[in-house]
Amino acid sequence: MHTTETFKDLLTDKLTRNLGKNIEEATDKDLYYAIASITQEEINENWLSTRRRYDEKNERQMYYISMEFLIGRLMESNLLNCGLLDICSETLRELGRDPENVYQQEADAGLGNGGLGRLAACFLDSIASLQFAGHGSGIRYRYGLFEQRIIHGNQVELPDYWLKEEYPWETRNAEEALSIHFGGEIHMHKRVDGSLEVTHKEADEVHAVPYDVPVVGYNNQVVNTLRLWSAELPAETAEILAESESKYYHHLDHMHSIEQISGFLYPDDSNYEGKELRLKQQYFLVSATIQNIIRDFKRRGKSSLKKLHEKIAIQINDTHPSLAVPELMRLLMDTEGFSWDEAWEITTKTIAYTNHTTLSEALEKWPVGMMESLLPRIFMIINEINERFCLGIYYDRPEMRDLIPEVAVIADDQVHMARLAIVGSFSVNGVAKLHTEILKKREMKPFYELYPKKFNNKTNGITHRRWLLQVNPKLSEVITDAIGSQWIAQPLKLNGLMRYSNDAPFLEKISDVKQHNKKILAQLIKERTGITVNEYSIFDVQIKRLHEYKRQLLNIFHVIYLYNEMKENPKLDLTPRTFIFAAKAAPGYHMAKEIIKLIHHVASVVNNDRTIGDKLKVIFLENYNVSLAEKIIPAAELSEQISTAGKEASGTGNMKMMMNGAMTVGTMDGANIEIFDLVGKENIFIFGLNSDQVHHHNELGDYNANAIYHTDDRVKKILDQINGGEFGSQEIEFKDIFYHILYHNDPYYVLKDFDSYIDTHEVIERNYRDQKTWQKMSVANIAYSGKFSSDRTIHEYAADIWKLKQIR
Ligand code: 26W
Repeated sequence: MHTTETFKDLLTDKLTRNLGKNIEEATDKDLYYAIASITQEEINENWLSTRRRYDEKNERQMYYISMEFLIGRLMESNLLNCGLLDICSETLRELGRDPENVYQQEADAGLGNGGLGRLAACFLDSIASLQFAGHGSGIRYRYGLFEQRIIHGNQVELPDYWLKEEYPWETRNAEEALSIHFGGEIHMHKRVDGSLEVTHKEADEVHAVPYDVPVVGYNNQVVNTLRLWSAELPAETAEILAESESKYYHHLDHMHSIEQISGFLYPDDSNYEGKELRLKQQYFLVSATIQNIIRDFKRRGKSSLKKLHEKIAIQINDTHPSLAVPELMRLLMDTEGFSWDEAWEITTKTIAYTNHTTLSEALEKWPVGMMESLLPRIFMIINEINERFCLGIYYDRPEMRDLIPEVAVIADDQVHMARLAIVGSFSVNGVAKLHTEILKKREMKPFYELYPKKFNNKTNGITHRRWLLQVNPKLSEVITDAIGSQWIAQPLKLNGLMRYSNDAPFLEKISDVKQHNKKILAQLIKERTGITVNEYSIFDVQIKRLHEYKRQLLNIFHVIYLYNEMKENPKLDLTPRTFIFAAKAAPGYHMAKEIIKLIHHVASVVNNDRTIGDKLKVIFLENYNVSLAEKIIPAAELSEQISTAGKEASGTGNMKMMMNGAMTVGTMDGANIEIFDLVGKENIFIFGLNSDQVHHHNELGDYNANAIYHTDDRVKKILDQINGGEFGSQEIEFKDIFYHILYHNDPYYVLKDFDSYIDTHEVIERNYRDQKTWQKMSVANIAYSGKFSSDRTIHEYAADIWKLKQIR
C-alpha cells in the first residue's frame, strides 16, 4: 500500500530517470507520463500472470470483435482499477498540482462513433473486473472520430490525430504480425485424395501489426487485452522499395494505400455507405483476429481445432465484423483441411452476433462485384453459404419458399451482412427488451421463424466504475457513507439507498453534491462559451450523436416555445432552465447539420435577449466525446431521451444520467422502458407515442403533419419563425427543416409528440419546484440504476452465450 510519501518517491524516481527532471520542474505532461509509467509497471506484472494463467488452465476465452472501441482516456480508470487513484490524486494535490490538469494530458481515444463503440469499452471493463477471460479486437485508427468545431453555427470537422504524442498504454508486438490478402485470383486443384487445394495468386499482401492495450480489472489482478491492429507494408515489400527509382515511387504509393486501411475511423453511424476502403478495414480486422485466435489455440496445443468452439467464443459487434463467418470457414477448410460440413459446424458454434439498430438506412449491404474482386475466396464461400441456406429452406421449409428472396444472403446483386451474420452464428441478440422484440416480430421475423432459439435479449449496461465512481467521487462518497461500499462490487446493492428516501439529511447531501457538480459544469460552460448560466436553473441535458430519430429538433422546439411564451408574457413564473446540448453530426448528414445550426441560432437569440435574462439559456458544447460526457453527466438533472418510439435500440446515456441522479424525460423506447419498469411512473417522465402507435401510423399512413401545423398555433408559430428567418438572418434560414417537416410529413413524429412533450415539461417544472420530491425521485433513480451496470449485462452474456466462468 502506498502513502503519499512513497508515491512521491516513485514519481521523483521516474522523473529523474526518464527525464532528468525533479518534481518542481516537471510539467503536467511530464507528470502524466511518469504516472502512466508507474501504473503500467503495476499492470505489467498482472498482465503476464493473467496470460500465463489462461494458458496453463487452458481457459475458455471470448473475443469481442468490434470496428469501434470508444475508450476515451485511460489514466484515471487504470489508476482506479489498480487501487491508486486516490493516492495519486492526493499526492499531486500535496505537490500543489491539479490532478485534473495532469490526467487531461492524455489524448481522448475516440476510436468509435457513439453508443456501439462506448458499449464495447464498458464491456471490456466489466469483463476484466468480473474475472472473465475475454478480450477485445479492433483497429488502431491513426485518426479517430473527427474533432468538431462550430463556426457561425456550422459544424466543421478537423482530423483527430490522437497519436501525435506517444500513447503510453500501447505495446507494439511486431513479432506477432499477420498477413492479410486482398484481390488476386483463386486457383482450385484436386489433390490425389480428392480434397481441394486452394491457392490464392497475385494477391496484395498487407501486414497486420498488433498494438496491445491492457484492460485492467477492478482490484483483482486480472489484466485482459485489447488488441488493436495496424496496417503496414510487409517488410519484404519494403526492401523492394530501395531497388530502383521507378519502383520506389510505385511502392511508396502502395505503402500509403496500405496504411490507409488503418488510417481513419469512418465517422458515420447513420447512413451505410458502400465504400471499398471500409470493406477493406472490415476484412483486415476480421482476418487478423481469426488468424490470431487460431494461432493462439494451436500454440496452446491442448486440443484439436475440431473442438475450437469448446474453447473459444467470438462475439461480433453489429454486422461490421460479420466476414468473421466466411473467414473462419476459409481458414478451417483451406488452411486446416476440414470439410465444408465440419468447418460449418465449428463456425456456427463459435460465432455470436449482436444487432444494434433497426434503422434500414444503416444496414450493411456490399455490392457483389466489389466483394468478388476484393475478396475472391471469401465471396466464393459466401456464395456457397447462400446456396446451401436457400436450398435448405426450399426443401426443409417448403412453406417458406416465397420468403427466399427476403432472406437470401445474396440478393439484388448485394451481400446482405445481417443475413450472413444470422445464418452463420449460434446466437443473435438485441440490446434492450423492446429492441429484441422488434427484431423477432418485425425486422428479422422470417429468421426468427427459422431459428427461434438463436434469438435472445441482452439489455445494455454501462460500467458504474467509470460512470459513477470515477466521474462522480462526491456522490460515490455520499452513497458509501450511507450504505457501505459493497455497491462497488455489487451494484444492485445501490437499492439500499431506498431506505434513505425519506431521510432529510441524506436528501440534503445528495442535493449538495448535485449543486456542487452543477457549479463545476457552469464554470466549464463559462470557460468554453463565455456564457454565464444560472447555477440554480434546471440543467436539462441532451447529449448524443445528432440524428433525426433522436429528435434534438423536438427539444429545440420546446425551447422556442418557452421563449415565445416568455415574450408574450414577461411576468410568466418560469423556473429557470439551462438547456445543454452536445452532439456530433455525421459529416455528410445535411439535416443533422441544419439542426445543429438551428440550435446555435436559437441560442444566440435567446441568450442575448435581455428580457429573458437567466431564465432561459441554451448551451451547445462542442466536440462531444467521452471526456466531455464525464463532465456533463454528474451535473445533469434532466436526461432527454426523446427518440421516436421504436427507433433507439437501447440508449446508454439514459443509464449514465440515471445513475448520477438525473430524471429521465423520455418516450417508451429502448432501455427507457426498462428504466420505467424499475423506477415506476412516479420517478420518470414519459410522453408521446409508443412504438406500436408509431408502427400503426406508419402502416396505415394516416399521420398528417400538415394538419397539426394548421391546428396547433404554437407549432405553426415555431415553424413559421424558423422559415421566416426569425432565428438567423436573411441569408441563414431553415427552409430545409421547414420543408422536411411539412412536405415529407415529419417522418419522426416531432409535431405529433409536441403537445405531450410540452405538457410533460410542465409537470417536470412543477415537480422541480418541490425540491424535496425531486430529491426523492433522484435517489430512486440512483438506487435502481444498479441493474444498468454492464456487470449485469456481462454476467448474462457469459452465462447464456459465451459459457464463461469467472476465474478464481
Ligand atoms: C453506417 C455504419 C454504421 C451503422 C450503424 C455504423 C454504426 C452503427 C451503429 C449500429 C450505431 C450505434 O451506435 N447504435 C447504438 O448502439 C448502442 C449500443 O447498443 C445503443 O444503445 C443505441 O441505441 C444504438 O443506436
